[in-house]
Amino acid sequence: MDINKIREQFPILNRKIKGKDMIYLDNTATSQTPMPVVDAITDMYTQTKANVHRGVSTISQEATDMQEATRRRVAQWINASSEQEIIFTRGTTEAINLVASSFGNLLENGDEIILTTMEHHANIVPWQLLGQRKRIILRIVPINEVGELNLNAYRSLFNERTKLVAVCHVSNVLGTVNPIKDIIDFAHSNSVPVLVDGAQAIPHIKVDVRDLDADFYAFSAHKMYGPTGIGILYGKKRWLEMMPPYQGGGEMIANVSFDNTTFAELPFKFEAGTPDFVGIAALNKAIDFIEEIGYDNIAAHEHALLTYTTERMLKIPGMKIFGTSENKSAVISFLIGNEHHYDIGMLLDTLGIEVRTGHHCAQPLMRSLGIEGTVRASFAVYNTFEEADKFIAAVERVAAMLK
Ligand code: 7TS
Repeated sequence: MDINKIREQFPILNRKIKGKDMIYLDNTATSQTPMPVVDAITDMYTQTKANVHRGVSTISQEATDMQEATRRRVAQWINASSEQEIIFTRGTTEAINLVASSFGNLLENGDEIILTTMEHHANIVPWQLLGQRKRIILRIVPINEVGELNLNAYRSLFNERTKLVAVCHVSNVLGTVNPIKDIIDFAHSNSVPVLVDGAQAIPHIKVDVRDLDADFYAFSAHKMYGPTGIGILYGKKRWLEMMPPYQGGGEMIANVSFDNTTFAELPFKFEAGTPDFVGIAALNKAIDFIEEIGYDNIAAHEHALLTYTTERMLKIPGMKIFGTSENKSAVISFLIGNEHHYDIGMLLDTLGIEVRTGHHCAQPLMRSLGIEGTVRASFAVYNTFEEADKFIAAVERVAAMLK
């Protein structure tokens, strides 16, 4: 794997922050976008912009073909049984809201949903909103001291009212890679379906939805080198067919009259209005980017960066890293002594290091850790050991400054 060749595809990596070389370590929030994806967006805006699924014009048919080529590609890539199981949304957040709203319609007062302590707000609040419409009880799986789910507790939460498990594949704060297949197997042995929030898994781990036997799998394009504003909801056809539409409008209907409206076939039943067809077309190039490098190479490189950086950081006095599971993706959440995460992040920024600080949209997790926030550095395939060295030196400097 030639990192320099990879980096050449990302002009943004050459920019400066406050006069210093930028070191971008906020890949968990969003990854950067390689030129083939940017070029695909420009090409479509300059050559093929026409609304999709709108009749016989050549340009509309071309645009439609480009959008639908990505749908087929995604289906193949995650090994869905059919492209009808791939729904385009605005992001992971909208994908989960879709399930909460639509699958939620099938639930009854008193039904229970199992979540975990390490969920992003995107996989908490939609279920709470559903709980305002119906009396839904949320059961929460706790974590242990290294930031892994307590699977005994998980198994003990099931009862005859359990109707869904909604769990992240990888934690955006702790980096923990959850044993998602075991989690799904156990839920299925209780006839309970599982929604997997795959936002932090898909950039790093090969996902095979049929091997996992996930009922729903949600992710965002912008975290996997793709464009912003696009998410994917994979859903098993048998659930999607049972579920009512999420939003109403154009494209999702078969026939409309003021007396009676019938709905389109899957996946269009869940895609009201004009989608971001430009971004969807360009998403194909992000999958090319990942496949050309290969998940094995991505994972090996990121894991080496994680191990290298973690070992050195732990030598810094007062360093505390949150999330130390053996099976961990390249996310390092940390604090130094009693310093505020915000101060550490501000000082790192003056050195060109772009990290995220705060609660990372996981306030219940922060509460369980007894903290308000962390500083979080997260790696992507284009990050280098030289950048890791500069980051570590910067953290050492900031630690010394704050002493
Ligand atoms: N689920 C997880 C596990 C996430 O990490 C995120 C975003 C989302 C859902 C929501 O994704 P969206 O694309 O719909 O916004 N996580 C982060 C983060 O860690 N920092 O900024 C966004």
